[in-house]
Amino acid sequence: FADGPVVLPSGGPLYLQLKRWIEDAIHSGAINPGDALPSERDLATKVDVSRVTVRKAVLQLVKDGVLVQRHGSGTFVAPQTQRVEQSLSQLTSFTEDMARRGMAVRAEWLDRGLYLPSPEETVILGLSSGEQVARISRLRLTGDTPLAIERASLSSRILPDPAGIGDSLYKHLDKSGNRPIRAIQRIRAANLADEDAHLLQVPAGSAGLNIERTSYLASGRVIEFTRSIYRGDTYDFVAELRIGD
Ligand code: 16G
Repeated sequence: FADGPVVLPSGGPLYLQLKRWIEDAIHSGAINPGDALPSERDLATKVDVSRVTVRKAVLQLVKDGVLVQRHGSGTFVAPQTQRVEQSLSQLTSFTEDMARRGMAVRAEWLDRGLYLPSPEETVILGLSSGEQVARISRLRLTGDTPLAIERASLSSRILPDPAGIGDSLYKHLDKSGNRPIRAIQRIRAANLADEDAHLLQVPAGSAGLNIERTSYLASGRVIEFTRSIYRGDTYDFVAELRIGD
């Protein structure tokens, strides 16, 4: 923080004024991601407010994900997550995308099993009557950073053992000659619901991208229907556009 007297933005309770002042300092680059915040006492003296006010403002910013507290070492401006640029014109798998960037991936299983299909799954996957659906839901991470939640549905005939897919669904499908060759993808803006925000380690209500992918085999049959939720602060989807004929 620069030396000299501090002028808080006016209006509202004092702790919110202080909160806004800290946010402005981050946006203007006066303090950067990863920088330590002055101690509670120093900040209270500098801004001329009580330590209770500082604590309230800081707690709010921690809740918003703007600041992080590390036990024993203080409060820091939250590190900025590196954005991932993802092509929209190629049909690739999460594992392949990340491998190409040299990023280590892992998955945390949220669900995997065979279920009675929903009417939507029956229609989209073209299931015959009595056919079960294989559902695999994963939190996809690079290191400790969650990037997306993916909930995939496939016919149980294609995937009779959902627990056996290993690290990559597409690699597994490749083995049985069922790798999709085409997909339709729909992307929608969304504010993350509490549970999803919690899994993705961002504040509830943060921006997210809902992505639906329906993938097809060469025969035209739908092989996969996946609903994903990607973190809005992490992903840029990029497509090359060409002039039409
Ligand atoms: C991608 C696909 C997802 C597919 C997964 C397979 C999007 C939005 N989704 O994440 O539909 O199931 O790749 O990845 O791109 P895997 O082979 O690493 O399991």
